[in-house]
Amino acid sequence: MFFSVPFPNFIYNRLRNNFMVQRNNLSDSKLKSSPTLDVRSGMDVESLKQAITEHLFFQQGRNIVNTSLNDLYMAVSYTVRDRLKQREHGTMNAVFENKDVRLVSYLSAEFLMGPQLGVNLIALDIFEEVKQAVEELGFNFDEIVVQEEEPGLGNGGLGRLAACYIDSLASQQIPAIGYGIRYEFGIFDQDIRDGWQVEKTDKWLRKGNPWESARPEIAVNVNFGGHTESYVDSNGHKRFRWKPDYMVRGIPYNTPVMGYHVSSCNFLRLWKSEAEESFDFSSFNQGDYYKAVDYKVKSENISKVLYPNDEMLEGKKLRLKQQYFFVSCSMQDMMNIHIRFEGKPEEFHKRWAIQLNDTHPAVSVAELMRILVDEYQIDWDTAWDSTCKTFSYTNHTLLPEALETWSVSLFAYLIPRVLEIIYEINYRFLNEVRMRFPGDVDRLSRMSIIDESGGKKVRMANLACVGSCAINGVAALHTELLKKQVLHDWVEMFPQRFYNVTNGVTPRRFVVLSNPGLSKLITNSIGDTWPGKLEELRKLEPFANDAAFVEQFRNVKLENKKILATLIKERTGISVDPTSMFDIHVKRIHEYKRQHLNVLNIITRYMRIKQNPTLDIAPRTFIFGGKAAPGYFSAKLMIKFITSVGDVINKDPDMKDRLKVVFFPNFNVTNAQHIYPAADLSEQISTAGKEASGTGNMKFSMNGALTIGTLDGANVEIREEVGNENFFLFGLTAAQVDETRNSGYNPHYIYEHNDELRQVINMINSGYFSKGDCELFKPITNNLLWLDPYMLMADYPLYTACQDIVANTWKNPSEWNRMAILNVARMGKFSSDRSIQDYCDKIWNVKPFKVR
Ligand code: NBG
Repeated sequence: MFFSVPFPNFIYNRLRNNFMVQRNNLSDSKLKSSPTLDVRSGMDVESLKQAITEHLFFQQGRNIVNTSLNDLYMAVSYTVRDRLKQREHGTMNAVFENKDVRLVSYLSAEFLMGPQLGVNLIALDIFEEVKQAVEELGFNFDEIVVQEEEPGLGNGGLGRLAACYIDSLASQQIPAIGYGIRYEFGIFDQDIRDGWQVEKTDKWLRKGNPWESARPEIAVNVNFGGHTESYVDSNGHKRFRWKPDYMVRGIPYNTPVMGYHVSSCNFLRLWKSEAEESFDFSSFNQGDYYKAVDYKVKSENISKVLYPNDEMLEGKKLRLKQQYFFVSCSMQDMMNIHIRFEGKPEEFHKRWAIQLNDTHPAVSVAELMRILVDEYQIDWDTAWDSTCKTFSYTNHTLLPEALETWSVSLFAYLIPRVLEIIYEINYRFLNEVRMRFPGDVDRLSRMSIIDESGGKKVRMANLACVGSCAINGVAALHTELLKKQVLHDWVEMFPQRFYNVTNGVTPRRFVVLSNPGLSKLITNSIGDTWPGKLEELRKLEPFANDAAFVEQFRNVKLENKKILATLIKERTGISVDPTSMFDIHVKRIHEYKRQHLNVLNIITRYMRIKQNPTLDIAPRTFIFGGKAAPGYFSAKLMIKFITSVGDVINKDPDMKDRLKVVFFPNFNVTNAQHIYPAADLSEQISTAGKEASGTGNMKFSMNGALTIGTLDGANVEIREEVGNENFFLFGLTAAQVDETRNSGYNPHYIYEHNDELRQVINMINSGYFSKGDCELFKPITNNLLWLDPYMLMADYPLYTACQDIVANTWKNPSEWNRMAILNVARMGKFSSDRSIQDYCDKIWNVKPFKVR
């Protein structure tokens, strides 16, 4: 009877399929699936369909006819998770059979994971099957995929790097656990209102998270506050005991991390804080209900929210609590695992190689000592030996405002026993320094973990350096500068501890998933193994001169640009021409990243057209995106600056659509996946010496954008790989930046002597872009004219000249495309698989563990 009713096609399909599912089920009154179907692990379309339908019913309480898109997304995700779980168990069981295995632990306060469904389908190699299953159930697959709320548990590059690294660890079959915090609210969502950024809380867990599983049975407790006391143990040794004020319970939540086209599946373990009920019985007993509730609220607050600062320390008590909370949970968990392997506590380093993702988890050095010395009664020297062999530390920034320090009084108040241990580590370490460099008092005060100048502070970078066997920067230039500047004393003390590991990104998410058109073209040309062995992209080089390939490459880019143009229209109301050059600058908004230098170039071009309306210039669309830290005034003003300049230019009839300026709101992983594949030009224009590496620069090039950039961070190595002739280089070098500054830099002088620059600044100051308000952007222009800490004025003439070269090159599409294809072909080095291999070989000394 269904079939005679004229339903719209998709409803008809849904009803018919639902009917068939019911009919199948009816044939067995216990709702058992047909024997040919493998509902929990089958990878064929029929099994997947049945699995989705069953999850929909049993997990979500829905059926195909009355389901919402989100319920169906959940059912599809549970279906995929079943398949991941089997592989996760297989991996863990195999690992546990091997008593000598060394595991990697990636400790990071941030994991900017991005949506999970797509990447998991790619890793399991069932993308097409699941798509077909969903479509046969009567739904549009793309509509299901966009239901996912991305876990934005990170700020920017550092958190995204952690996510790329756990993907590569699994893909390289390295047994590993990522440890972090399960923030209830991740990085805020950004709205743009009247050109200004408005922050909204990110309620990513609102509709549930199908990827995680809570493991309350292995929860651990973390001490806070109170005091310490000494006692003598049964062997007559003096020992210490921490009598905390209160305890917080850490509940682990596991998310599977599937390797690409292998059977290994690791997991990410994120900690949620809860009250440790048993601990506050006294308040309950005394009838102090409010105190008990207050304690509960305080405990849960620890994992409530991610601090939204990027490259900026904020010395907040809750932030230190977060750090110690997740570190203590993770260290206890690792020790428990080690003991389950029947390991001896003092051989902890044989089980675990722990990577500190910046200094946020550096307190773990002291926490491991506390566990070994206080809880397992290991003598100090043995414990210290094991600790130093366990940890390695990655530095991610040279910016002084990001180097973490915590007041000693806060430490004493929150984690008194840990502070005592830090003092002991420092005392012994400074004795070593004294022996190595007798009489060098300044060195002692610089290297001390405790900063004694002004209010006493704990220097987290020093703690990380003392307790680590390896220290690395994230790009060749950054490591070199690190060794020369910030960590120079440490190089002299421990030269053998220093390494470089240049960052990388996962091509699975940032090419295969984000750019299916390009991926298909590559696969058709060189086969399908490149996503797991990115050096194979080199085989594309000859295609740069193959007219048919070039044509297809151009078409793929155009299609990607059309998709982005639609999104831009939807999110900003601005119409852009997909055939214009897409010149894109997306990353956190920061003065050192110099989004305002880009704007100065835009205004220059605008002025040139105003002065000569018939100027022959190729149409360009300037696209910006990125979040500003909520308390960072200059960054928020920068957003208003971009949108205001855009408002004027986009409406100016003289432009005849030759220039458009767009601020794409809420730059996150999901949006990034649409943005990188649509870029023609990638803006990587930080002041040389300031960007440690950058990873967006890699994502753009892999997707066939050309870069305009300074010799900063990984740009240096990208240029080396793709060839100088395929990279638009401009600007002062890091050394020149220092020289210029030291020889008395005078930005105002440059303003006075450069006509175009002067006109641009005057135009801004005249209120032209701010509805006559001459004051609005003064904080920006005054800063540039009188201080210019990031040397925009010095680089302005070089940047605009280089942009002229870009414009000329664009006029020759075959040349442009040839260069773009060579960029793709030569990006193999920047797969995070290569970075992980570097860490394995140079730093962790671990080998792949092949799971069948
Ligand atoms: C950032 C750097 C980037 C780098 C990422 C990942 C911090 C502290 N640093 O240049 O600014 O790519 O780390 O290494 O977030």
